[in-house]
Amino acid sequence: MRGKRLVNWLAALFASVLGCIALAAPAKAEDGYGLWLRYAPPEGEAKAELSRHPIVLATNSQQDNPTIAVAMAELERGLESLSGLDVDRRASVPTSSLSDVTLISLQCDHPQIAGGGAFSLNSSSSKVSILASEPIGCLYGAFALLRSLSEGEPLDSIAYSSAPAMPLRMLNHWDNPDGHVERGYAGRSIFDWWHLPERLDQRMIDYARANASIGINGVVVNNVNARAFMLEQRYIAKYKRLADAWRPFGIRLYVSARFSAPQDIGGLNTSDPLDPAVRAWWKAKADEFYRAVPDFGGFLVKANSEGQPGPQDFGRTHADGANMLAEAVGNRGTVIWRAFVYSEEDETDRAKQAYAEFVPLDGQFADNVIIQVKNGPIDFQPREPYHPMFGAMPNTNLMLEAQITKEYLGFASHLAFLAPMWEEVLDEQTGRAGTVAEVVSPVGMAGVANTGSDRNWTGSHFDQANWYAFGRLAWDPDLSSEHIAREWASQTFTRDPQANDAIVAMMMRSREAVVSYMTPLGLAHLMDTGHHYGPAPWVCDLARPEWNPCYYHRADAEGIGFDRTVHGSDALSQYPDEIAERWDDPATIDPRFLLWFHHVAWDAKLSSGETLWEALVAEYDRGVEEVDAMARQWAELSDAIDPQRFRAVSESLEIQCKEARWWRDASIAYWQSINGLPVPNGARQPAETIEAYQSRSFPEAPGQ
Ligand code: BDP
Repeated sequence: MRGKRLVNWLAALFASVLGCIALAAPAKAEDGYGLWLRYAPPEGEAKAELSRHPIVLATNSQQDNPTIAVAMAELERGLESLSGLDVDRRASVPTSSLSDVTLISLQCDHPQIAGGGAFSLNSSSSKVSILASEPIGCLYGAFALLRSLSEGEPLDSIAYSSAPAMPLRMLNHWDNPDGHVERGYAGRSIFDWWHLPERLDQRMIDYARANASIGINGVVVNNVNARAFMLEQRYIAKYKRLADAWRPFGIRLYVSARFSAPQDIGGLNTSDPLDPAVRAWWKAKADEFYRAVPDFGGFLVKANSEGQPGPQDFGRTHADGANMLAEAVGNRGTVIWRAFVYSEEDETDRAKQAYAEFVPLDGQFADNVIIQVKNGPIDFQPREPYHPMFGAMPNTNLMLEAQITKEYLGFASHLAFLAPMWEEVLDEQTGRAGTVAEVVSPVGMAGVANTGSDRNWTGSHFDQANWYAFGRLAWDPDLSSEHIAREWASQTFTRDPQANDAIVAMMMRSREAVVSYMTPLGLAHLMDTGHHYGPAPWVCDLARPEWNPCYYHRADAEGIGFDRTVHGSDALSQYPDEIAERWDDPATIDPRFLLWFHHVAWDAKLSSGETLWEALVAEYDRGVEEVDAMARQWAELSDAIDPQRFRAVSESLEIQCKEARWWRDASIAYWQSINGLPVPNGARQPAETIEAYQSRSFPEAPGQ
C-alpha cells in the first residue's frame, strides 16, 4: 500500500507540473460507447487541481451493500480517469485529518437528508462528502459529483443538494423479442432475449450505469404492441436476471402486457376484466412475477388502440381493465395504462378521442394506476399543443409520455435536440391545475427509448443528448434545455468554452429547424406512410382516414389547416377557457399553432404583414438555412473534436442538409399543385417536380 501511495505522490507531482505547462494533446478517436460517462481528464488548471494530491475514497457505510458498491466503483473509475491517478480506496473514513490528500467520502445513512434518491454534496479544502439517507442517494450523488468534475468545476466549489422532482422516471422500450425495435433507428435491440437468462451482456450493466447517472429508475423492457408469450415463465426467468443486475443501480423492471393474454396463453375463452377466471389468471400471473422479481415494477398496457386488444372488446371501460390489473398487482407495483387511443370507427377528430374516452373516467382508477399521456393530442409530432388531458383529470395519476427515439423528427439521421420540445410542454399552463410539469411531478415521466445495438447506442452521437436530457428533465423539470445541453456537451465532447458554446448553439436551434422544414406553422403528420421517413403530404387514400396526411393538413384551393374551432371539430373546447379563447382567434394564436387549430386562406394577411403562403415558404426556408448554419458551425470544430466523432456528425449533417431541402421542396411543390401559386418573390423554386417527389419510394427505411 505504501508503495502504491508513493507512486501516487510522484504521479501527482508529475501531473501538476504537466498541468502548468498545459500541453494540448491531440484529440484521440472515440466511438461514442462511453456516452457522457467518458470522464475525460480535464486540461490545464482544472487537471492540475484534481491530480495535485493523491485521492482517497472512503465510506463508513456498508461496503457490501450492492448500491454502495457500485457507487464506490463508479467513483473510483471516474476519479482515476479524470485525475490520471490511482485512487486509494479505504474501508472507513480516516478519523484523523489527512493533509495533502483529496478525500472523497460517502455517508449513505444520513438522517437529515430526504429519501427517494436525494443527496447533498459538500466540499471544503479538498474534502468532498456525498451525503444521503439511503444507498441510492449516494449513487446519484456520486454521479452528480463526477458530472461536476467532468464539466471542469473546481473541487472546492462543489456544494450542491438535489432531490428528484418526480418519483417515476422511466424508459419505455419498444423492443420486440426477435431483436427488432419498433421505431428504433440505432440497430437491433440491446436486449438479447434469446440468450437470457444465462447470458448477460456487459451492455446491460453499462446501460444501467448510464440510466442511473441521469436518475432513471424504471425500465419497461418490451414494446407496447406486446407479444403475450413475453408473460410466460421462460421470460420471467429472463426478467429476473435483468432485474437482479439492475437492482444495485436503482432500476425497477416493468413489462408491457397484452390485454388478451388470458386467451392467448392462458387457455381461457375470454379476457373480460370482470370475469372471475380472468381476474384469477392475472392474479396468479402477477404472483409468478413477484416470486421471481420481488421488486417488479408492474405492467404497462396499450389497450384498444391501433388494433391492440382491450377491455372495450368486452364492453368494459379503460377503468375496468386497468383496475383489474391493479388488483392483481396489489400494493407491490403499478399499472401504467396508456391514453394513446383512437379508433378508425370513430369519426371525431383524432385529436379529441383520448380526452373523450378518459376524462369521464376521472376518479375511477385505482390508486396504483397511472394514466400515461403523450405530450400532445396526436402523436409525437415535431410540434403539438399540449395534450388537453393534462389539467383535466384532477383525480387521476397522470404521467407524461415523451418520445426520445425520433420517429417524426428525422430518425437518427437528423440532429434534433428534444429538450426544448419537452421543456415547452412541461412549462405549458393547463389552467387551474398549473403547468404540465406541476400536473405530472407527483407521478412521473416516461420516454420511448432510442437505444440500440449500434456502438454509439443511439444511432448518432447527438441522439445521446436526448436520452440524457430526458433523464435530467424527469429529475428536475425546471432545468433549462440550454443548461442540459451545456452539461451534456462538456461531458460528451469537450470543455473548451468556445467549442462548447458552438455545440450548445447548434443543439438549441436544431429542433426548431426541424419543425420549420417539416411541419411549419402548426402543420402535422405530413410524413410518408408506414416507415414515416421523408415527406408525403399528398397521401390521401389510405383505408383509415386518420392515417392520411390529407386528413391533417386539409389543404384545398382556398387554404390550408385543420379547423378545430367551434366551426370545425371543436377540439379547442377541450382546453380551459382562457387558453381556448387565445387560440380561437387566428390573430391572437401563437403562430406556431396556427394551422393546428385553423384553416387559413393562402392569401390571408398574418400579423407579420406577410400572406400565409409567404410566411409558410419563409418558414421552410428558415429551416433549411438553420441546418446549413448548424453544418457550418460544426465544420469549424474539427480541431476541438476527436476525428471519428467529428466525421460521423459531419456526415449526418450532410444528410440533414440534403433532406431538409427534400422536405421543403416536396412540400412546397405539393402545396403549389393545390393552390396554383408561384413561389413568393425571391424564394427558390423546388428542385424537382411534384411527380418526381411522389414517385420516390424506399420501403426498406429502418424502424418500421
Ligand atoms: C406511433 C408509432 C407506433 C406506436 C404508437 C404507440 O408509429 O409504432 O405503436 O405510436 O405509441 O407513433 O403506441
